[in-house]
Amino acid sequence: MNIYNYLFKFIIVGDTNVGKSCLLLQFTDSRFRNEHDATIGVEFGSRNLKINEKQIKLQIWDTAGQESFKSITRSYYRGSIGGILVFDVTNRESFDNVQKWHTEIQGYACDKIEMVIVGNKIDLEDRREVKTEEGRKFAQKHGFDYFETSAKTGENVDAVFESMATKVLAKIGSGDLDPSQEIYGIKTGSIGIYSKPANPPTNNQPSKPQTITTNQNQNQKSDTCC
Ligand SMILES: Nc1nc2c(ncn2[C@@H]2O[C@H](COP(=O)(O)OP(=O)(O)OP(=O)(O)O)[C@@H](O)[C@H]2O)c(=O)[nH]1
Ligand SMILES: [Mg+2]
Repeated sequence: MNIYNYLFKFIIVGDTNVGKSCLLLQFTDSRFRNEHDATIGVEFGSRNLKINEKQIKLQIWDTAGQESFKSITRSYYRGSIGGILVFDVTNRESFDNVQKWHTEIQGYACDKIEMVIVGNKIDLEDRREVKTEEGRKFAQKHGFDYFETSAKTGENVDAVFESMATKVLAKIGSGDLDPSQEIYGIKTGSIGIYSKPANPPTNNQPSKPQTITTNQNQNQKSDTCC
């Protein structure tokens, strides 16, 4: 059912093991998983939010950080309006590689994509290798917001998704983004177009992430190509 004002498609990228799937799980399901169950290709989760009186459905694609899945994950960049670039604050190499992920997105995504940099695993402060200031400087240099999160405790996780959704919504409001252009990773729902539904969805209701098979990847690719 498309009972929302807008649907936004976001994508999460970053090195393997930085906590991308855990961030999604915490956001959609308020849960944490201790094991590194490496993502195969792309997984998917969604959650409804209410922002500035608008019902927003976030459809989030969680990509595999492993190099071998690059060709699959790239096909998801194009239809996304939000890119979440994640590194692990206890792993300097994953921070050094954020530049590489940024270049990837720039090369394959639509030019309207909003991006945010996320330093994850801040609950492991004693093992920190990347200072907050370094992350902030990198983000500032590119004009992005910077967040530090813990997918384990849930600290700041909602703020990442909410802030990006707020920015996208503001761009629609100012006319910078045309919501009728599905190629940008935005869809207009039935609210505001047709009559108001009798039973609107409960706010912030999570739905569990699911794994997407290769066939579904192909469908997604043709759906969202720009
Ligand atoms: N302490 C702590 N551990 C975390 C946090 N986030 C993730 N982890 C752990 O880090 C490991 C990797 O997490 P995943 O979410 O599977 O990593 P990923 O980035 O999705 O990895 P790929 O799917 O291989 O790209 C797991 O053992 C998690 O339990 C965090 O905020 N704090
Ligand atoms: Mg994963």
